[in-house]
Amino acid sequence: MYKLIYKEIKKYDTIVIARHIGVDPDAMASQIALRDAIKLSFPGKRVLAVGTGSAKFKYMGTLDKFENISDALLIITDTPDKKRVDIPTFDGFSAMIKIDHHPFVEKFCDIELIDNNVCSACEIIMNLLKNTRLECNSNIAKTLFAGLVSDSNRFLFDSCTPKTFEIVAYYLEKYKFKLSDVYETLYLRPLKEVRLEGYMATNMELTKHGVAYIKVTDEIINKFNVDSASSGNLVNNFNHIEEILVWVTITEDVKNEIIRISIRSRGPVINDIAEKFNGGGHSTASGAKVESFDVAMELVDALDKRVEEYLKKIKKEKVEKLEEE
Ligand SMILES: [Mn+2]
Repeated sequence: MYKLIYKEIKKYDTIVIARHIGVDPDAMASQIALRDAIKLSFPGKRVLAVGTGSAKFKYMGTLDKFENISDALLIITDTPDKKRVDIPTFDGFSAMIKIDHHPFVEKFCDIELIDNNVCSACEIIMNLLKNTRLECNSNIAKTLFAGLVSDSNRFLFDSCTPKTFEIVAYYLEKYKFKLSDVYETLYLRPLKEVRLEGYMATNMELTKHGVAYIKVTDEIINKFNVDSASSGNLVNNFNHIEEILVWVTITEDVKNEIIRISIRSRGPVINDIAEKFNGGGHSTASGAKVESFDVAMELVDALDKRVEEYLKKIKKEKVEKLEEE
């Protein structure tokens, strides 16, 4: 599969690399690193990394403007479904390749390299570069590592396998980037965001079975002088809280006239519920988009039911185990 992708890359003079809407570090890092690796390997090619950017991830590099595409190759990273690709049009592309680590949603590309047993899209790109003649350098390696660290929440998830550590060790050894350089940029944050996190922790509400949710209204966003993506980006910071199994940030995005939801779980599967609310994602990390806070609360209710079932199942399994002993 790696060789097949390399052959396609070699074939096209114009290559566009896109990823999902609501950019995150793994999505951005995978597209920028792949663009830079292709440019390094084939200086004559026109390679564009496109999509809506975020000032927060500027340290990874700059994105390109989408324009005048014909007979081009489109590579989409970190995105399982067509509707979540951050691109104005699919016209002008002669071939499409998907490189992703999300659970399968739909086939919409000619070549699809999907591995949902890896922690990040960047991990797949690392393997792609290592197993083909695509070139890499210290800067590209650093970007890929940043995406991997971010998506695995610093190697916290079970999706980090011995293979993850092997490929990271290989890149560290070969490209000798400094870890503190990565963390300094990845985890540096403004005080206003820390204050917002404090607000969220203080005002979080709990359902009967342990779903925590926090509504962040436009008024709050303005009060803390942050953007509407900030609260969702903080969702991982509420992991490992004893009383909470599933937690949700519900944020008003006035500009796009939508309520943006981020969901995380310490056990119960949540992505099928997110899918019912115009979203999706991983089994324990998903997002959704709804039209009102009322609909958001329907989602919270569905999650509460899911946690109730989950707790019942765990209890039953415990009893069965005791009876066996
Ligand atoms: Mn990802």
